[in-house]
Amino acid sequence: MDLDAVTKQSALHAKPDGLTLQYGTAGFRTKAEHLDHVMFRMGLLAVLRSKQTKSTIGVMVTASHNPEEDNGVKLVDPLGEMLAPSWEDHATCLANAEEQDLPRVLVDIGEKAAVNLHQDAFVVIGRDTRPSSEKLSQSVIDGVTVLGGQFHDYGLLTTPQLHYMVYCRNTSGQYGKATIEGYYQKLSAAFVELTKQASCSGDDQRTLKVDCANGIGALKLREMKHYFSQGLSVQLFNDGTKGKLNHLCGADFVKSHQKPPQGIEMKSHERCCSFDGDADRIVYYYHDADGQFHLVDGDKIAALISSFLKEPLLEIGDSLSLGVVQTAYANGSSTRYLEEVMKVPVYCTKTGVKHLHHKAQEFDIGVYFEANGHGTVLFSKAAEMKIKQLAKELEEDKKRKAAKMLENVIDLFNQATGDAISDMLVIEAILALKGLTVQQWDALYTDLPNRQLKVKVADRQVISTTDAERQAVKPPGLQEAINELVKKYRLSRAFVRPSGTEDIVRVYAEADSQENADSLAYEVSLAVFQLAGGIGERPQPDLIILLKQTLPEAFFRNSEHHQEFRVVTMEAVYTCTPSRGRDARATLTRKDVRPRLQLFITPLSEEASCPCSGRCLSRGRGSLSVLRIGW
Ligand code: NG1
Ligand code: ZN
Repeated sequence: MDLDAVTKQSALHAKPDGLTLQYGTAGFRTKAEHLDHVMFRMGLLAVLRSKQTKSTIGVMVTASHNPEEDNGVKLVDPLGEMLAPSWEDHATCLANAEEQDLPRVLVDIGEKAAVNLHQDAFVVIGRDTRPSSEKLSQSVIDGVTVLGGQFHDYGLLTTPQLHYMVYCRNTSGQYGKATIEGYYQKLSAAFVELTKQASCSGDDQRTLKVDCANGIGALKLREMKHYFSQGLSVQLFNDGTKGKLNHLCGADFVKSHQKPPQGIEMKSHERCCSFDGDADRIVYYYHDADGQFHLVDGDKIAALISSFLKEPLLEIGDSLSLGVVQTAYANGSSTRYLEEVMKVPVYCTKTGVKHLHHKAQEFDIGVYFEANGHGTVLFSKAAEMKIKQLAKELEEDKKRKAAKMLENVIDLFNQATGDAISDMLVIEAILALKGLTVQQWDALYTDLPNRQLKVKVADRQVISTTDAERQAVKPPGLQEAINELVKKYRLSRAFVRPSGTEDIVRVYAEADSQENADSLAYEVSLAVFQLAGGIGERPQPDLIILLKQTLPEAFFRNSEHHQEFRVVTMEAVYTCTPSRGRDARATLTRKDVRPRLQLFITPLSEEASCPCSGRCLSRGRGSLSVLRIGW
């Protein structure tokens, strides 16, 4: 290693004083302006890792679903998987080393990890569409070259595409061709082959609206859609031509707000989906006839896929093991459905795909999904060989067809990591083959009402957990407090854990009704605030206002743009969205709402800015009255 050259180059990518960062659930993530030195150093680390593994290593520049101003970086290991845990520690040490210590820390890592410095190194780099990403990926390249590593810069790629490239390169092309064209061809061919057997259903069935979060997914899906257009037509929204990345759109927004993204027109029963900012997550959703929004999340994706896979597996008669891996965030109903109805074994791991991926590798066929829509299906080498052999050898037509179908499913899944594009094609193929509508899929089971909250604490590491993060062992008394609170509600469950990507503690609660889930989540947040060193404002309970809607049908028919109402309190104005035929619910979280509250509820359409200048009101004026106000 030419340490003098490293020192010289590093001065051009100097670390800001006093900044410490941690390699978290998905690498480093923070404001883009703080990341230049981290990028350079991850270039250095990728070279060492490549030398040690004698393989190509990937570096992806993205902050996934975080705001556009953020960025991040993670390393991809030889088989397209996440970086090994011992190297995460090396990454944290290297990123936090003071300028003068950098050469020593590099040498240290080299020694500890027994890196043969004479070995060649090769690194591949990809980046998302953030304005900061291009410059930051150049800093990665600077790090790679100063240590004498070779590299290939793929430029703009989705995160799972970079994982795919790494996997292809390290298996001498056996997994596929390590080009963007190779990726498109492999997935599309499998999709087209798979859907050939689907009985032709109406046009409607084969059209899908995709919210691309204004991110890289839009670019790549636009390039790819021609490859599979005979099987599926996709309509892109939030394609990055106007809006900001992840702003009011994308899978994370839809999942956490449980509402549609902005910028997409949804007619009732239309199948829609959202990618996140780097296209490694996907969630589906639709509006029913009452205009009610329904989310079909990662748990339901796992349920659909596992029930689909069971049939051909049974048909080929080989006893390949199938297991589903979830995290503590999986909805309780999904776990019950999988275990009791589908009779598939379900396992729970810590949050973060690397944990799920690892566990899924223990099965012949491991289905893993996080509730937020990140996941894939892994087939063991033995299972893949068996299926391929059966597809050739089986005499009976039905059995051979089942094996062939599984063979195409293997090719359609990105085996390296969760991939929104690949998962979308798998889901679309299953729905087509089974002749299922999105509502029928959604009806597999009913989600338990749930709520996620965030609590700010001085040091989130004071919380440590066990049992796949479902129990807090520290600080003392916290788990006991949670247990007592959980006992107060029916069908309830709650847990807390420090986030690996944000400086907060996450609270999750589930119960028999939305009110109870909200209230349990609030009470647990308060316990965290009190027992784990909360800072800033104390958690506030939500003010829930149930509104009785007496609006005539005509109102909804005539005025799509009036489906929001203002709730005016003394201190603030909120909007709520009622839905046809149902009571509306406005959840107010502003701290300044006090018990002595005055409420005025007016349709937004009374505003001068109403797009139809209030004409619709004369046609369909209605009223709202408060049913219940409660904490
Ligand atoms: P943290 O911030 O550690 O909860 C979040 C997601 C993870 C995973 C990572 C990486 C939740 C509750 N957590 O991690 O599932 O996707 O981001 O992107 O959704
Ligand atoms: Zn992502």
